[in-house]
Amino acid sequence: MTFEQYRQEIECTLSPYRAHHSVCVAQEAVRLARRYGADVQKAQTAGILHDSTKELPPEEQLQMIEEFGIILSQVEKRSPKLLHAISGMAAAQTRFGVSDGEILGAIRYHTTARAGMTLLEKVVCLADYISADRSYDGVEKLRESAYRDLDGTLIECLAFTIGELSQKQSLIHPDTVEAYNSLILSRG
Ligand code: DGI
Ligand code: FE
Ligand code: FE
Repeated sequence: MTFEQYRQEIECTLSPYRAHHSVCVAQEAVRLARRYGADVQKAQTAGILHDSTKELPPEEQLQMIEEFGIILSQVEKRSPKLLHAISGMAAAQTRFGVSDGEILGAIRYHTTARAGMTLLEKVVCLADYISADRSYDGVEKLRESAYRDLDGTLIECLAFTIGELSQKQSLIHPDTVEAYNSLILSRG
């Protein structure tokens, strides 16, 4: 499928708000990929498809994940917001015909991130934080630093998410903590 076909499909299945977000993340991922030398086309595909299952009921997502053969951890079972990244990867493969492991990884880890992320995974994760449709406090500064310091900006984003989750006493996925630690360790 071409990008235009993905986009049309996303616009038919997601709410206008989330379809717009998906297009914005694809655009931001393309820009970041150009800046850092990641595969531009893979970034665009992962960006447009990253939230494709976000509006499906959790039960439907759980079924897709099971059919895909993925066993969920305790934390994943208890964090409905994390399901769409995993079911999104399954949908990318089964519904959109994506077979590229790098694209599938970028979708799977776009929410939690993980230790030792590939460049493409970093690009898509960060694009989701700073896409043009985002308007939270501090996003302007992150947009600017994202093009100077990829890892440093990801650390800031993950620190923000970990802070918010712990503030609410929500579960924090170990991949998120490990992503944060691994980026700090690699920074030296
Ligand atoms: O799908 P989006 O809204 O575009 O963004 P996303 O996929 O980054 O999801 C963000 C939501 O996921 C946000 O409400 C915080 C939550 N989240 C991110 N990391 C974790 C998490 N929730 C839990 N419980 N644990 C995490 O590690
Ligand atoms: Fe998401
Ligand atoms: Fe998103």
